[in-house]
Amino acid sequence: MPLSTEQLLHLYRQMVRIRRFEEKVNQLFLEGVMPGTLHLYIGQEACAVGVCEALQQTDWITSTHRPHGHAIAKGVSMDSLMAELFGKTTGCCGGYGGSMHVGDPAVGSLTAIAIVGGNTPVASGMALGFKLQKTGQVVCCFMGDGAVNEGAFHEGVNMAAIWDLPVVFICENNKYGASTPVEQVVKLEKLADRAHGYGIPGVTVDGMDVLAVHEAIAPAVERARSGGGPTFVECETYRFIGHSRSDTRGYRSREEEAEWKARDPIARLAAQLKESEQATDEALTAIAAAVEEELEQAVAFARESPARAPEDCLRHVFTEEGAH
Ligand SMILES: Cc1ncc(C[n+]2csc(CCOP(=O)(O)OP(=O)(O)O)c2C)c(N)n1
Ligand SMILES: [Mg+2]
Repeated sequence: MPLSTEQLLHLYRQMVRIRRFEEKVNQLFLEGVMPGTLHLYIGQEACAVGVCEALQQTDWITSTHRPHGHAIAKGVSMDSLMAELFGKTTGCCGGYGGSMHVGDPAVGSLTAIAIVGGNTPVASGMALGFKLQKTGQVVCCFMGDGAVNEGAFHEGVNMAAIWDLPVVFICENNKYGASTPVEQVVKLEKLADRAHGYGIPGVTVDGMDVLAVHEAIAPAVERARSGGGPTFVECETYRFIGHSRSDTRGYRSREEEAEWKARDPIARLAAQLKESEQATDEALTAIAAAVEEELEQAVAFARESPARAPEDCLRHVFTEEGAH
């Protein structure tokens, strides 16, 4: 069924929220205001939003070292996310996690796992729990192209396949695992072909088109929910900026970057909305303005929140003396 205007505007708003969050965070980081390190999601917004819009609040996602977009799309509040990046007590992990471990169980966003491929068996384990308890919940497991060569990926996907677990594997193929081009480490043209080795369906979609992502994920989620087992969905996408802060992008050309930037998922949906007369420029500007307000509020909230005290550092940590 085609999405309503209201749903399309929601997809647009969600992508703008992620984009602006990331741009703001990058700025704060470069100003030296924000501690830690960052892997930004700019360019890949259609993947997180297209996937999470096909999920219910009670469904779950697992995420990676590039998790902000996934968390926002699943419903983690910008306030708690921003506070987490500032290491504040009001952060979604109480300031203990930082950028690479964000999440909030209250909205079905498992604390992100930064070990490449590490979330695949965890997602399958969660899906096994849901199946045994007959809860009807589904897990969507986000991963990068780098994950498909990890042993954990093999074990996690295979287990989900043989037991028909309610999980959808979403591989965001952004063409590089840090500086390594995917074609140097995978012989297949489509990563989705890996799925055949596990006896599950594999599909490749345009990850720069939020509607295409949503269209591919929705049936995969319903298939998983109704006991049909897992699907592997490859989203072809691109991160517009470096892998992390220190990346000077010497492994790819500016021309290649420009080609992908011309496929910006936000500009694309904006153009579609205007062409179909479902939104005016003014309406889209109003969405952007509301997002700006939310963002400013999140930064103020994070800045004003109390910092994690040094004496709390060992809390939740197991040492020789036991749990703290
Ligand atoms: C098991 C493991 N090996 C190495 C790393 C270091 N590392 C962090 S991100 C990354 C690249 C991951 O590439 P990909 O899965 O394609 O995700 P992307 O960064 O492109 O989103 C690597 C090698 C890690 N976190 N975990
Ligand atoms: Mg990658």
